[in-house]
Amino acid sequence: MPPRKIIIDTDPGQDDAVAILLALASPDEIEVLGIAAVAGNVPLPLTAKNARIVCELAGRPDVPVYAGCDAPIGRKLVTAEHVHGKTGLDGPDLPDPVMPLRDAHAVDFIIDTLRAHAPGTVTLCPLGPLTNIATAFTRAPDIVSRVQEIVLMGGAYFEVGNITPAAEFNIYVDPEAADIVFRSGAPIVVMPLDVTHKALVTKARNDAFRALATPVGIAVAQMTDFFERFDKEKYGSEGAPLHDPCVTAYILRPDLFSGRHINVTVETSSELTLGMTVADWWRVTDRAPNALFIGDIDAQGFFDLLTERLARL
Ligand SMILES: [Ca+2]
Repeated sequence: MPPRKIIIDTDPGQDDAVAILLALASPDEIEVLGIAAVAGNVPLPLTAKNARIVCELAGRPDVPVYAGCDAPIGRKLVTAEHVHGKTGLDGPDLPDPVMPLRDAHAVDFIIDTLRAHAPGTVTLCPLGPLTNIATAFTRAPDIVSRVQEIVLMGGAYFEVGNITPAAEFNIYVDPEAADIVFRSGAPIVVMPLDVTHKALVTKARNDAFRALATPVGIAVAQMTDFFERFDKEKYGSEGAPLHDPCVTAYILRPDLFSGRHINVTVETSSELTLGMTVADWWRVTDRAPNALFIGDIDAQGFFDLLTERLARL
C-alpha cells in the first residue's frame, strides 16, 4: 500500500504538535502533502510559526507550511491561551523556525492540491476550527467530491462542552464553518471530546515520552506537562487528554477506535448552545447519517503506538 496522502489543517497547540509529529514519524503509512495553519488556539501568526517549529523539531523542514484564514467566517476570533499558554506551544523551549512559510494562501493550497490529485486520494485532517476547509469548499465546490475522507478533531456529545457548557472549542470558534463541512457530503470521521477524554496522558505515559531521551521525546513530555496543569485543575483527571493525535492515530490504526455512523448537526444560532454538535447517537431522528462519530478508544494501544513512532524521529 502506498502511503495515504493527507493535508493537516491545524492551530498548534501542544496536542496539534504531537499529532503532526505522529504523522511525520510514520512516512510508510502517511504522506503529509502540506500543513495549513488556521487561527484558533492562538492567532494565525503564531499557529503558522508553531507549525514550522514542529516540522523542524521533526527534522522535516521540507514539509510545506501555508498560512490560512486569520479569523472565523463572520465572527471574531476566540483563542485559548488559558490552555495552551501565550505562544500556543508553551512548555518546551524550542528555537524559532528557519524554514519559510510558503507564499500561497492555505485555502488555495487545499483547493489546488485536491484538484491536482486523483479523486478520492487526499484526506483532510482538521485539528482546529474548520475555517480553512469551509472556505475552500465554498470557493471551490468541485473539490468536495474529490476528498477521500475528513478525519477531524472537534465536537462532543456525552462530554458536552469545554469552552462553553455546550460546545467544544474547535466547533465553537467557527460554527458556520463547521456547519458547512458537516453538510458538505464529504465522508467525515469525528474525534469528539467523548473519545479524546479517554486518551489521557498519565504520569507513566508522560514518563515513557521523556524516557525516549530524544529532543522529540523530551519536548513532547514538556508539552504534555504544561497542558496537564489546566486539565487536572478543571477535570481532576489523572492527566491531560491528547485530543488531536487521535486524528493521526486513526489514519494509522482505525482498529483502535469505535463509533457510530450518525447524523451530526452544528448549532449556529442559539446564544446558549452555539457551536454544539448535536449528535444523533441514539438515532432518534430521521436525519441522514453524515459522520462516523467516534466514542471509544483503546487508550493503551494508542499510547503504545504514539511512543513507538515518536522514538523514530
Ligand atoms: Ca488543535
